[in-house]
Formats: sequence, structure tokens, C-alpha cells
Amino acid sequence: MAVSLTRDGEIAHLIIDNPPVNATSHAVRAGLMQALAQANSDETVSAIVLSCAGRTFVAGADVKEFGQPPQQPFLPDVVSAIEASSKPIVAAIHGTALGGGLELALACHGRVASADAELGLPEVKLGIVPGAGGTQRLPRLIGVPLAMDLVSSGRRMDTAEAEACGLIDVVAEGDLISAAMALASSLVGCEPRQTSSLAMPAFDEGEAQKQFAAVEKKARGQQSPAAAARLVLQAAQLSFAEGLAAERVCFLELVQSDQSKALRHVFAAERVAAKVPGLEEVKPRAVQTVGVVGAGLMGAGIAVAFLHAGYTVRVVERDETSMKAGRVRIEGLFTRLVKSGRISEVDRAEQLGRLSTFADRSALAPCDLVIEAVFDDLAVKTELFAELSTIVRPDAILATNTSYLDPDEIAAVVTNPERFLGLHFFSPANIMRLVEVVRTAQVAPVVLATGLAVVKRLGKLGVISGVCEGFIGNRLFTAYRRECDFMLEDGVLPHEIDAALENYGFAMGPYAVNDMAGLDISWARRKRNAATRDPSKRYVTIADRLCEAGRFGQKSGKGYYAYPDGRRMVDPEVTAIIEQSSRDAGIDRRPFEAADIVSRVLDGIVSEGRKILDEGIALRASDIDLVLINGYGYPAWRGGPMVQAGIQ
Ligand code: 3H9
Repeated sequence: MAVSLTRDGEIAHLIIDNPPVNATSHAVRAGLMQALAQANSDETVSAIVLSCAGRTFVAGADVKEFGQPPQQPFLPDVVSAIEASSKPIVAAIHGTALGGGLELALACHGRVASADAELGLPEVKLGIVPGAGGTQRLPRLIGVPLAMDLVSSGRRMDTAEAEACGLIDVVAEGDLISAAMALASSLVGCEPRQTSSLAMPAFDEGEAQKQFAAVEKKARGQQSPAAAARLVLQAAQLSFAEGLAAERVCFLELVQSDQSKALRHVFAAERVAAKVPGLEEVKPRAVQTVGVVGAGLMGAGIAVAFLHAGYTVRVVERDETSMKAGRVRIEGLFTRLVKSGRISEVDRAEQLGRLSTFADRSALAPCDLVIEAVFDDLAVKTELFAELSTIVRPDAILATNTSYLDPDEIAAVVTNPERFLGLHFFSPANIMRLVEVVRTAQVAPVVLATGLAVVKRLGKLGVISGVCEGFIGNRLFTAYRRECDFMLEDGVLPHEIDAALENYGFAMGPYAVNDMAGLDISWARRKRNAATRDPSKRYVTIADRLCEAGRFGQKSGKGYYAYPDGRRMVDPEVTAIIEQSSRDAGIDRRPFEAADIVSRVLDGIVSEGRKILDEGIALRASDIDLVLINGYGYPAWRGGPMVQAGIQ
């Protein structure tokens, strides 16, 4: 039974039980309608509590039903029936109340949540808008500005914020159901308070329009955030019934859109990425104490990511001076997070309380997992791992964060190499969601499973990669950059390539990214590899020439662009260097249309993606899409280059 009805005295208790996440599938909707009718027609029932079995409250509409013929009763009808109930209904929320789940709760006459619950309307992440009254009821309850923020970002709110803004009435201190029963009892005899009838809280129209414009700008081509924000604005202008009708039209249109199909592909791809053949029955090991070797930009970011996720972190640097500098760097990252409002002062103090820093590798002895983030040089890494093998427990997991070295060569110096794998973070590691979990030749299934579980606990997305130069991401990026560099030499300029790709939806064009990351590291690598370069392959010298001219990117004030007052500007000196390179290569420069630029880049990526699949480096095409989206700013609402090319 997807919905059951039990009794506690005069209170009827409706329980939704639809694992894994209590989505409002057809059986739930039908079951709710029936149980509601039963409770409302029973004279001995005076109030109703709505809760869920299992790990969470309703996490939304059933995404598996999207794209199938709709079956009555529809969710908006169920939600309306709840709100119209003659007896007060209280939602008892645990886990996550998301999308249609929060919409059910919004229609209830009271809301109680357990302290660790989270609430949100994440529909925009699926390319749609809330379709069961969320955009109309939420602003009436919490005001237009906050409602617009929630529906357009899809972010989740914790119970402290939800209680403060009035989204929930009570945070349950003890048993959730008892607290919900108590609230329901207190409402008996009162006219049920309907959220749809609440007066819209006053707000500043001008500020709301500015907020809307900012949403539209940030969405970079994705339709749903602005559509959701617009519906919230309309809630203040239209009657509830008119607003609801507008929401329904918008929902039904967007659910059919290519953007929603693409984002649903991404949603499914993320769930599939966690399923690795051979690991289905493997239970990950417990990890609590994590060592990080190296507290440069990458190491500091990794340490912060682990601290956020509740781990105890021991960071080791090579000497006292570097150790102190590393601690300052980590504390600086926390300061920025507090300033931007991402974490509170209290959380900062608690998280930094789990950090210890050392200038002696032996301090890593108690660690369950050690990750290195030292200079990307084979001799440096092998020396480190040979010593680490003698310091940590024989079963402690050792991980390299190398970007380009062969982890199997490093594994050769590790005692018990089955405990060694790659965990390749992207910079800034405390922000970027992607981690490539690199399957070394001898890695034990339990170690790989633990790597994936740790990445999930970090709140990041783990994608399995086999061993090859650059793994999945940097190998694709090399192909992507190669096409761009060829076009640069053939006739376009950096700003034209960046503009074409940014208009397509990439977060940033490749040359703007390169200027931000710095040109010097890849220049050093090219110089190291110069002797082994294949002379028969086309080699573009523009990046080398820029470095020779002292243009290392933003850190030197100039790179592919000039940065007067910090603004990115086309620089005639760069244009001259590029045109000279074309002349030296005997190329007659020709113009490119933006569409040609984009298709050449995507063709290059897809062709490399096919090779990566054929070689078994990626488990599936959708993993490649995820890497591009989460590591390189490919627009999620386009689904990914592989799915766009029809490769699934
Ligand atoms: C909506 O509500 C529209 C309405 O406004 C209007 C309608 C008219 N449906 O992520 P996990 C499955 S749109 C069906 O690994 P976690 C998932 O596929 C919806 N299935 O767990 C996986 O299955 P499997 C708005 C769903 O603990 C399993 O549950 N809601 C749905 O890391 C476990 O998932 C959302 O967008 C679903 N809605 O995270 C919420 N959700 O084991 C989307 C999950 O076979 N969901 N499954 O691979 C989430 O954000 C996370 O799944 C959640 C749990 C936080 C709930």
C-alpha cells in the first residue's frame, strides 16, 4: 500500500510508503485522495497528520513518470484536496521535502520538521518549474524575494532557515510524529489556515525586478530559472487561481522541452555513475581521519572539503614555514566562505577544530585515508608514497591527486598496492563538484568502493576513470583546447572563441579559463615533453609565444587578454602574436562563424570521447557528459556533448 491510514485517538495518520524516496507516483496520488476522503468523512476524526515511512518525506514528483501519458489524479488536484480539507492537516517532515513533496506540505495547515530535515523546490534543476502550486503558495508564506531565490536556484533550506522565515511552524525536538500530533490537536476546532488565502507579504517591486534580471542573467540560456521566478512575481499580480493556471501551463510546456529532457538525462546519469559493475555488493570501509599532504591551493581546498563533510583532517607540509602558510591558506578559505554567507562563524570554528597541521609526515600514522596534493612530478610522488607506506597502517587507503602522471607507476612503490587509487579533484577543490576516482591496475574493489563513498560524503560527484594520460577530463579538455588552438592559428581570435562558447552556455571560454588558471604550468609541461613530441603532428606555438612574452594570465596582469582595472580586454599585442604565428605556419587566416566554432569544438570532444569509451577508460557515455558538465563548465541544460551527438 503506497498510502495507509492509521488512528491515534481523534487524529488520523496518513503514511506514504513509496521507496526509495516516496515520490508522488500514481499509486501515491490515488492513495492520498482515497485516504483523505476517508479521514474527512469519518466523524470521529478531528485532525490529520501526513508523514512518510522510510528515509525521507516526499522528495518530489516521480521523474520516471515524466514523458509518459499523465494519469489522474494529478498532483495539483491532490494538493488542492489537502488544502480544502475541512479538518486541519499537519505535515510531519523528515529527510527532504522537495518539489511536489514540499508542495504537498505547503498545502497542509501546519508543518513540523525534524531538526535535520531540508526543504526546497529543485524543479529548475530538472528544467521545469514547480507544477503543483509551489510558485503561488510559497511567496504567500515566505514573501516574494525569498520565494524567488528558492524556486530559481533550486537550493535546499535547512530547518533553522525554514523556521525563521515561516516555512515551517515547529522544529521537533524529540519524536517528529508526536510533535506533529500535538500541533494537529492544537488546531482542532480552528478554521484550517489555507496558504493560498494568505495575503501576499509586502515587498519592494523595484528590487524584485532587479532580482529577476539577475536570475535571468545567471541562467545563461537555461529557461526554467527565469520562468520560475516570473511565476513568483505573477503570484503578486494575479489571483491565486490565475497564478495556478499560469504555473500549470508553464510546467506542461517545460516538461516537454529539450532542456528538461537534457537535465533529466543528467539526473539519471548522476545516479548511474555511482553504480559500478563489480561493486554492487561491496561495502565501503569506514573512513574518519583523513590526511592531506601538501597545503598549496589544491591541498588546502581538499582539506576544506573534508572538514565541511565532518572528517578529522591532518594536513602535512614539508617544513614549519610551509605548514604555517598552509594553515593560513586554509583559514583564508574559511574566512571567504563566512564572508559570502556560505557557512556560519559557529560552523567555521567547529570545522577548524577538526583540523591539525604538521611539518612531519609521521603525524599521518592514525589516518584511514591519505591524499597527496604535492607537485605533479613522478620523483616527488614516488618518494612520498614509498615513505607513506611505512608510516600508515597497512590497510590505510592511499590516494594520489595527480592530473597527468601514471598512477600505476606511483603504485609500484606502495606496499599493498591494492589500497592505492587516484582521487583527482578539480580546483578550487572545496567548490568544484567533480572528482575522478581513478581505477589503478591493482586497486581492490573495497578501496574503489570506499573512494566513491568518501566522494559522495563530500557532497561531490565521483566518476570512475581508467588510467590514461589526463584521465577522462583532462584528456577531453586537451582535445577541446587543441581544436581551439587550431582555430586560433587558422583565423579567429581568443575573444571570438570564448564568446561563441559562452553563448553556447559554457561557464567560461577556454582562454578566459586559461588566463585565470595561469599559462605557466602547462608551458613547463610542454617544455618537459618537447623532446618526445611527435614532429608529424600539428603544433600551435601561440601559447608558448605568449609565455615567452611574459604573459602568464591574470597573475601577471596579462595573458590571452589584457586586464586594465581587472576587466578582460582584447589586447592588440596578442592579436599580433597570433597573426605572426599563422604567417610562420604558412596559414592564410580566414573568419569562422560562431556556430562553426562551437561545432568544431564539440566534434573534437565527441571524437575523443568515443576513443575514451572504446578504450574502456570511461564506463559509459553519460559519465563523459558528467565530467564535462561538472569539471569544465559545459551547460548542464544541454545534457552533454555525448548525448547531443546521440551517443548514450
Ligand atoms: C517535481 O516534484 C515536480 C512537481 O513540482 C510538479 C509535478 C506536477 N522520482 O539521489 P539518490 C530515486 S519534480 C523518482 O541516489 P540520495 C533515484 O533515481 C521532482 N525517483 O539518493 C535513486 O534510484 P535508484 C523534484 C527518484 O539519498 C533513488 O531514488 N524533486 C526521485 O543521494 C535514490 O536517489 C527532485 O528533483 C524522484 N523524484 O538523495 C528531487 N528522486 O536507486 C530529486 C530520487 O534506482 N532527488 N529518486 O538509482 C534528489 O535530489 C535526491 O534523490 C534525494 C536523495 C535528495 C531525494
